[in-house]
This record gives sequence, C-alpha cells and structure tokens, in this order.
Amino acid sequence: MDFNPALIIVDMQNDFVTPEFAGHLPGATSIIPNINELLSDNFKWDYTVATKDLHPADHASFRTSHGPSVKPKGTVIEINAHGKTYKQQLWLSHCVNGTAGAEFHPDLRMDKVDFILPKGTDTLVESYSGFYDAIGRDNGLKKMLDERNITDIFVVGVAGDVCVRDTALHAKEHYRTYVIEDGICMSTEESGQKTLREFHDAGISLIKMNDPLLEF
Ligand code: VGL
Ligand code: ZN
Repeated sequence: MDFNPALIIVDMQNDFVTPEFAGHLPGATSIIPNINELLSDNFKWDYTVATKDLHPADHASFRTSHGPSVKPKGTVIEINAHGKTYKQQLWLSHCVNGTAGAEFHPDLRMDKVDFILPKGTDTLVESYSGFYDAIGRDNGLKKMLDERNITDIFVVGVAGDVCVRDTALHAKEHYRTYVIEDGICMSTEESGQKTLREFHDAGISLIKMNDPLLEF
C-alpha cells in the first residue's frame, strides 16, 4: 500500500498563538515544539504545507466590518458574496495582511515548510479550511497534494475546532486523514470535545506524537 504522507500546519500565526495578540488561544504556544519536531529531519514528509489566514483590514468575518458599532461576540450573520449567501460567525479583527498578527509565530521552523498557502484573502469570504472557502471555492491545495501523489494527511495547528477542523474534514473527503492531538489547540474545552466527536464520526484518526504511524 502506498504511503506518501503530507503534513498540513494550520494557521500558526501570532494572532492565534502568541499571548497579547487578538485571538490568542490559551496553551497554543505549547504545541510549537511538537510541530518543530514534525518539521525536523526525523520525518520524511513527501510534502509540508502551512496555511496562513490572511485577511484585508475590512474583512467580512470581522465584528468591526458591519456598521459603526462592533457586533457582539458570537454574532452570526448572512453574507452575500459572488452570488452566494453563507452564514458567518464574526470574530475580532485577526490576521490582517501586513500586520504582525498575521505573521507565523517566530519560533516555528518555517524554513522547513515546502509551501505556504494564503486563505481568506477575498474581503467577502472567510476560509477556515485550507481546501475550500466558505462559498466552496477551491484554494488549490488538493491539486498540489495530488501532483505529489499524497495518500495520507496529518493535520496540526489552530484552532483545533475551527480551521484545523474544517481542513481535516475536507482532507478526509480525499485522503486517509489523521489529526495529531498534541499538535493542536482547541479554542474551548466544550467545542473541542464536540470537534473530537466529529473527527471520530468522519473516520478521521486522532493520534499522538508517539504513535508508531509517525515512525517513517
Ligand atoms: C480561524 C477564526 C477565523 C482559525 C481563522 O484559524 O481557526 N478562526 N479565522
Ligand atoms: Zn480568519
């Protein structure tokens, strides 16, 4: 059986990972050593990709982008974009192109990453998944994986219950898919538990750094 593994590192950017930044997830810095280990020469990936949430300053997913008052936390709105309507939860402004918050956490060994995939660059459309945006448009990731005959996808990064979740669920539509539990950070315990059940129901394997599957 072919085994051509790829590593997808999701949104390890300051706004999500670094204390003091906009959408910092408590505990997110603790996964950096594991991700760096995965990027070391101890692993022979056929391809490594890092997704990068990259939004214009007035992005439609921001609580500040819809009228003069800042929308309350957790607000979900309908957005019309390119002839489609989709529901979007609103977030604090995050990963604005050109700001420090959009940069990868400085401790990550990004020089070992083969390809950086920007997503969410369209003002009107968020893209949690590395594969397809909120209105189903292709970010081009599958084509790059298929050109390298990738069979198995391992996913790490943040947030475990948002962008890791959507990326892993889309990956599973095409590849054997694993989420590395000690390589992700959830935004909340409750949402994290729900996401782990979704992974299980979708047939996504949850593994740890010491899993024998990672000895290649
Ligand atoms: C993310 C909310 C909005 C993430 C990105 O990377 O999980 N969450 N944009
Ligand atoms: Zn975003």
